[in-house]
Amino acid sequence: MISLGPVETRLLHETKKGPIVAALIDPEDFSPKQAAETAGKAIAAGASLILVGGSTLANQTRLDAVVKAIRGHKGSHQNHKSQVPVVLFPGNITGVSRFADAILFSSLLNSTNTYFIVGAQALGAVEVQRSGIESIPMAYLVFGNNSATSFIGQVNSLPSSKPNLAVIYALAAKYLGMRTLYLEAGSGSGEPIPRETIRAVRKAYDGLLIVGGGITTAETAAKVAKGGADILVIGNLLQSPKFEGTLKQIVKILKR
Ligand code: 1GP
Repeated sequence: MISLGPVETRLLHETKKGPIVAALIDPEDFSPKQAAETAGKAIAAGASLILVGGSTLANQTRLDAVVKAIRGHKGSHQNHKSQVPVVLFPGNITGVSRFADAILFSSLLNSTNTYFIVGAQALGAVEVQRSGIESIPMAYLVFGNNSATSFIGQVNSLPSSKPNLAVIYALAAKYLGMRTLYLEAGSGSGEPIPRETIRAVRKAYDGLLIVGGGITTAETAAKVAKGGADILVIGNLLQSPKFEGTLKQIVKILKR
């Protein structure tokens, strides 16, 4: 029998009430100190989850330092049930840290390279087991071909204007037993995943639906939420000075 871990249980519980915001920290873009401060501000603005990872992360020591700094920061402390979980969003085998609460154990289903579908997962699995952290199985689907993740992941990119193609992958994820699905437009994308595509996927897939890439305003967030996303990932915005105001607006619009 499958028993869900505390982070996944918490996310399912929270998203039942409505969509939530995940703040994504790429250790390539933030020092541990900056990461901790930024995560603290994001949590204060209403983020329900901190994701840590990136497609070009090569230094696991840096990842450990960033995760530890975030966890040590006020607002996201270990062993406190009410605190915001810190979850790994790995792009490769370097994305595992024993200091995190959980890992999105992902398969990039529309990669052309089996390394990103199952090879890196096999190589990283022992480290996940050793770390003892909770593993949340996730299908990762990348749209468009203008992002670091599509380039590094050698993706056969999904056209965002063809919802039926996203749907067949979503169904494959469902029948493979992946309890979480992430629709990725690419960090900094000028074209977030369209509402119609999210809606079509939502109809076919009843697991936790994560959507990210190019969400920088409350208006965009509202469209993504209307499509049926459970978790909206906000990355790039966190690098703007005074991002908290916009993040608060995003959180507010999702609560309506
Ligand atoms: C990237 O989907 C995430 O993996 C977040 O995208 O950086 O554009 O917010 P942004």
